[in-house]
Amino acid sequence: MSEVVKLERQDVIAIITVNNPPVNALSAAVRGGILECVNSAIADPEVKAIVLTCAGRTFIAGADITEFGKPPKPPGLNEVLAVMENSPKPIVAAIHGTSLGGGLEVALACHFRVATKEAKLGLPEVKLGLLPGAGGTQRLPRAVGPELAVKMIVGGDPISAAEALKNGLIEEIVEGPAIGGEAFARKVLAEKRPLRKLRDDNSKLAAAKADRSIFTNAVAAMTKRARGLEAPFAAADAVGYAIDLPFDEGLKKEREAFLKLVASDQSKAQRYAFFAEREAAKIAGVPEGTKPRNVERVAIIGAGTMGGGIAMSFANAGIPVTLIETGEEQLKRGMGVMQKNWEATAARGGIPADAPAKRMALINGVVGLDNVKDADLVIEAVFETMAVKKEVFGQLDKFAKPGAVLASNTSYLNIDEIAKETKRPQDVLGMHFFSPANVMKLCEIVRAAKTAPDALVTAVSIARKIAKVPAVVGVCDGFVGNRMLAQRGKQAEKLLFEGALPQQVDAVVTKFGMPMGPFAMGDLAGLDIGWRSRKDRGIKSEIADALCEAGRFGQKTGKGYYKYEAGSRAPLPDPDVEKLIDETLTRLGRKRRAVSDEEILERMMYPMINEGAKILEESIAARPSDIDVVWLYGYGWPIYRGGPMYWADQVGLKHIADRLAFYAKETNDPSLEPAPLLKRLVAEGKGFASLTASSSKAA
Ligand code: 3H9
Repeated sequence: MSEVVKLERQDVIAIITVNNPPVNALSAAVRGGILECVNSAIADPEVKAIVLTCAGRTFIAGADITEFGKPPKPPGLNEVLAVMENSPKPIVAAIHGTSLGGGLEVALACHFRVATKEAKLGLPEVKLGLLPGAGGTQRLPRAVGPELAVKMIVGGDPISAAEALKNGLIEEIVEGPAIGGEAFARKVLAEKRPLRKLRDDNSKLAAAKADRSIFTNAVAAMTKRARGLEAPFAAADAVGYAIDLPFDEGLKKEREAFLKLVASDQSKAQRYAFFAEREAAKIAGVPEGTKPRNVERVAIIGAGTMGGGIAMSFANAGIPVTLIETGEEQLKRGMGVMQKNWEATAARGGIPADAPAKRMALINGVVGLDNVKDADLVIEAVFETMAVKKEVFGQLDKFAKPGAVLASNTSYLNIDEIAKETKRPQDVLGMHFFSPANVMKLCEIVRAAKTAPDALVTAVSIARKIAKVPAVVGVCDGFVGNRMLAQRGKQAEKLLFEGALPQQVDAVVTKFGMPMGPFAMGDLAGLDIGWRSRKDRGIKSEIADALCEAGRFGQKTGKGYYKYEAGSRAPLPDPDVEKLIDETLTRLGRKRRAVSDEEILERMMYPMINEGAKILEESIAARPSDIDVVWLYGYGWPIYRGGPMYWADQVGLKHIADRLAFYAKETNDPSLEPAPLLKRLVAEGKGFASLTASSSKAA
């Protein structure tokens, strides 16, 4: 018998258990094991019903993603599922944990499904640039109707066991998977229930066959945010096949579409991103087996935009927070903003109606830093100047309990310097959240010179607990993300001096797949912030300064690099800005030239990659994939391009180095000279992926 799938018998019930940790992925051995066990249960005259269940923390969580892109190994999943569905003896899938992708497809080929209360069921293939490739697009619409099927398949988010029960995806909610599955199988036998083969059940397709708008409206809603992605559209088409074609034909077309997507550049990039995200949680240079410290109480200092957003993230994950301000007034304002935010989400149906009150109850707003005394983790989110941060950390050293992790949410300041204000630098690190902190998934965990390994592990583990994606970075100005962004900003500004317009630059960047270009982003953040800081440092930026002098601070004044209609955030090109740029250039004795979109793209992206190479050389990031994670989850880098370092490998490092050298000369900018690491990789004919073996996990 197979090592990863075993067959036992409880009198007339055969129990097949998959045991392939950590997530019972459907490797070739699991597929082969299930097939063998199902066949022998069918052949055993004593067996009257079969239960398929899993050991460990979850039911099958999908196909084994590491097998994609490699030569296929028999048996194929569709072959296994056909044998299961055609079994003359009832098969019950007994689900716990996450039944995802190929895992749910296995369950759909069973005649009955039961699940534990906390189980989640879904077809998330689209998030890997794929569609379900083993009948999911054909069987799920038959189980729950095309509308919910589109939501699950094109959106990719799982549903709860309760929703699954309501929509006919499972028959019952059970206490434990194996016991519950067995009891349900006995009920099927006692009641002589007919076998339900989803392939033959078209009843739930009838409504969408009669009124196609049921399907097309669901597709329109789910593909609204799918700009640039291929998989959601292919997945929607495949659900359409279930409505229009006989089962076997639909299955064949689904398979063709799946194979096409597996081989696509987009899916390769998305699979890379999946593993990059998980790799980032493994901290380089920390002794194996380092355990996180126990975190039960969290305190956040500052109830402003960042502090409030961070507090919301903890409360969203059900973790109580002490939110500390310097005065009642500020506290009241901060608490009010959080309440409004949650209420707006509830009004949109994003969270249950009673969630705002429940989440607010988890936040204990107080005045005075001495309130940190019980906290195991303190996150400081006060005003972004060194003097203020130092003052706060000096106080924390007095009030925080021994062993508490002390984190700063600074976006660029030197954590080593901040740590010096305490007598416990081993407990100090950075936790850099991105705005809006309750939405953005990235958290840069900044490791300072003296940060203890277990403090670092604590920060990474708590970040994952509140559904953030952590990436460990070292101390430098702007850490990984903002340091690279600064290079892009510098070039964006130079492009205006050479003849490009804000809307041209932004259009190239958004066409590439970023959510926003640098100038629209500047307008959103407020141009006055940079203006003030330039004035403090005695630096000039002629065009940006001229805009601010004209009172154009960005969205908040209705005018910046763009103009905005009242109440709208949509940037509209403004002839006055073009005039202002022309006047500035004339005053400086410069002439505008035509700048091509190709040049804009190269000058927006390649200097960032060059900076990424420097970041790797300086060990500010341990792996190129960590840099990619920063950009994917902190800046909206399009997932189908994998991240800047991954993308650079696809473009070719030689081309990038050549173009950088060209622009360095052409624009008289030595900062654009290719970084030594980039040059070395080019000379060796290698890519960034060669720096980490794990980057090639998703081949
Ligand atoms: C599919 O099914 C296609 C079919 O339609 C068609 C087939 C013909 N494969 O996330 P974690 C590893 S596509 C291989 O940290 P959690 C993961 O890399 C698939 N490995 O745990 C990590 O390894 P390591 C559709 C996998 O508790 C370890 O398991 N399914 C797979 O936070 C733990 O993972 C999906 O897309 C896999 N499928 O979350 C589900 N899954 O320790 C993908 C995980 O070495 N998986 N690993 O870093 C998930 O969403 C989460 O892993 C899950 C657990 C929610 C299950």
